[in-house]
Amino acid sequence: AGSRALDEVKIGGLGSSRPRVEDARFIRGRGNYVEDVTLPGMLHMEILRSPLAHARIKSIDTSAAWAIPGVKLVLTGEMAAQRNLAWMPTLSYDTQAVLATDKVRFQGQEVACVVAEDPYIAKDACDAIVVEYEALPPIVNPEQAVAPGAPLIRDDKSGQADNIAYQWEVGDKDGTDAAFAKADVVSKLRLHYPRSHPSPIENCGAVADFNNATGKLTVYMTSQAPHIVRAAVALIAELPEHLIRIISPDVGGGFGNKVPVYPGYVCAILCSILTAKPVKWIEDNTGNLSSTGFGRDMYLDSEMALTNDGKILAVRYHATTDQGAFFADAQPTKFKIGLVHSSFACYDVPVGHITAQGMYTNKAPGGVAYRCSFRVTEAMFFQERMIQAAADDLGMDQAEFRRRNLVRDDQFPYRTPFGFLTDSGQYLKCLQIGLDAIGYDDFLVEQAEARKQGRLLGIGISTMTEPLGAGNSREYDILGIKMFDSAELRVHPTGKAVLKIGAQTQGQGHETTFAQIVTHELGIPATDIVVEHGDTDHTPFGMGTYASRSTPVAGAATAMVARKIRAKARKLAAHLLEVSEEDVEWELGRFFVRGAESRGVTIQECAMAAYSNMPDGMEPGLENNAYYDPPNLTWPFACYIATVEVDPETGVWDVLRFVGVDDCGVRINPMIVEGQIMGGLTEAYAMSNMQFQTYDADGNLVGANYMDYLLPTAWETPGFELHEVVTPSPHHPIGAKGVGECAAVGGPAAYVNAVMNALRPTGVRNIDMPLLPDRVWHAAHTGQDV
Ligand code: MCN
Repeated sequence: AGSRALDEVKIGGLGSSRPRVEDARFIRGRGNYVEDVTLPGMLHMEILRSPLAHARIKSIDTSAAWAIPGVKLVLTGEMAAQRNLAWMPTLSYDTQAVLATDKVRFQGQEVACVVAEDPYIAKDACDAIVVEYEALPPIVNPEQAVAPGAPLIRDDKSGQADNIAYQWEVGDKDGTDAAFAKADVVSKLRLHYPRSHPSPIENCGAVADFNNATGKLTVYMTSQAPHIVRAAVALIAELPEHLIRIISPDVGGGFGNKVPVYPGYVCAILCSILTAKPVKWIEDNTGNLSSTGFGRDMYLDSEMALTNDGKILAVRYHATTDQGAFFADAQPTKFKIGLVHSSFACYDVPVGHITAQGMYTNKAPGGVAYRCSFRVTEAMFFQERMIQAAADDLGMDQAEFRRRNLVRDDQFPYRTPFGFLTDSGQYLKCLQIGLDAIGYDDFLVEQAEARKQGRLLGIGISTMTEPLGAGNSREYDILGIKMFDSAELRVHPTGKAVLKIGAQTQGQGHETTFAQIVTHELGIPATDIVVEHGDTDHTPFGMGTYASRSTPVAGAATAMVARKIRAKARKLAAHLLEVSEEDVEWELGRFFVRGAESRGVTIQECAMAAYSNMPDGMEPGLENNAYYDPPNLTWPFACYIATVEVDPETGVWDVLRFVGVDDCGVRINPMIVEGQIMGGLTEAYAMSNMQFQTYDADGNLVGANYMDYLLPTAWETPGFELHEVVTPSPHHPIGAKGVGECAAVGGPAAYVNAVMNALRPTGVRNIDMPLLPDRVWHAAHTGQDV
């Protein structure tokens, strides 16, 4: 390369912490969310939800609702059934009721909806609907689901004979049994990862606009995957796909909650078709918390086979999930529990065996998405709790135990015990940076001193990798569907560019970072590039944003399309410089003649030539698209270390320090990466400390509003000290790996391990999350697990 290349960081390329371009409109109140969409003649929809967890519907009387002035439509499941829409397919090959017809199966289930001139009339009319229920005994946990005589929840066309949604096994059972037979020590642990909810600031909502003159359906909705939704709407509602336009405007957070198509969306679309008017539906907090995709709710019985000198010989576990009433959420995986078998990917574990079962219960359906996880989040939490328990059982220092088992640098690409192939990493280096940063050895001395005074100090470590960037893996069929992504790039005559992507930002800052990838490839300043997304009529097909797949997949497509543009620009440069293409060299922002560095043309000059001075035979214009089908997932690594002090009098615990070392390969925008990590660590803190949804024995949801379901504020959130290691992904065009979920996935175990470490003198081995003060106090005073 020549010496006149532009300074990449200065023009907003890779490594530039340029401020998020999105923020300019957000902080000025100029964001545009679904709630802001107002169309002429628009009507408003409200949903009537079930107050009971399990009940037969004897009758639904809508006459009083119809009689209220301003009511335009009262929709029941019976009416939806006439359009074959009372039930809809889920991505888990199950079906879910759109509006209940036979039974209600969870509290908050959609029973009917009303369309009216304004939302208040619609709400009043919902209250006027009289539903006669015959209560049935509710099932509120997996044990009840399989107890003898348990009522069948899915006595519908699903054909279920019991309450078991799925079961499978993975791994080498015989090899694992043989390894256990040779073990010096077997460490056991039973854990529960409680049900929690992604709780984005903006709830679900849509404005569905069916134009009965043109046959075109436009749906403004808050979705993480508009292109997938368009296909789903076409298939579910049997509407022609080319006449469907999904627009996801600004999205007020998703965290996995906005991947699925929920009944409310189907209702809004159907109501718009039936009334031939635009219909707006904006969900309230209770609706969102009680009926949309939750996260976790998974139990684990684990065993680890160990040698006395601290080598892991094998792992074996049984996982049970509480799926709720429908197996509803997006799980594009061969194994229906998702990617729980990605566990132990960062440890050198020769063999393992997992059995898994999921149960139907009378609770809200979902159970997959919440930063991440397709069950990866649970897998990593369980893994790290097991690692700490194993170290304790061996009487070995937890850092040393990790050192003896983490995959070494020379083992990549590394085949995990359950069949994945990890791409790259420097796990021991990350661990060491974390230990040095927290002052591990000094802390152990301080801890020993404090214990003599009855003070409970603890240190917890979590080291994890996870499969990020859901994509088509040719080598092993983990993902059942192909998960490519795409990008389209147009460079205008003056060298300004428009990048269109099928991914959908919900706060991650794609409009900022995806421009940076183009800058890196073409040398066009990031400020000269706009990134468009979220409108299926105007962006290329994409699989959406979840599983931290945008950078690994859509980011790669962006780099690839920019390279196509550069290849054409090179031809233009040769033409302008009157040399052969082989004599043209590239440096950031400019082509020059080999051996005559001063003779060059900028990318902007090439762009102008593409529209005004192209060589004979060349098609005009400078635009292209690229589809990227990743050869593998990317495997970031993180080491999180927390120190805590537990107050034995109250059970309250405080985080003293929190150190994070993340390796997500090449960082496009270091500031945004740090923001993602801090956000994830905040959610991890919430899960470990305060946040959970539970149901009482009658199936009433506790945690259906933000008085009961707690989100941490800046006041209680600890400060985070962040460090980085960069191990590029060998198969990603710019070496980047995903990062969006790492901290939420790996963080919880660091906090919990720290509290458990503090309580070690009491003999307690486990407290299930969240570590509420009463649980901690009880454990500390009785020495018993909670
Ligand atoms: N990035 C980077 N360098 C890297 C990796 C990522 O600069 N090596 C940048 C990306 O370009 C992007 C951001 O970091 O701007 C996150 O990138 P990535 O890891 O690819 O994840 P996605 O963009 O696919 O986002 C999904 C991920 C998930 S799965 C959830 S859930 C989640 C999360 O991101 N939901 C979020 N972060 C969120 N952040 C906000 N504010 N709101 C949500 O709903």
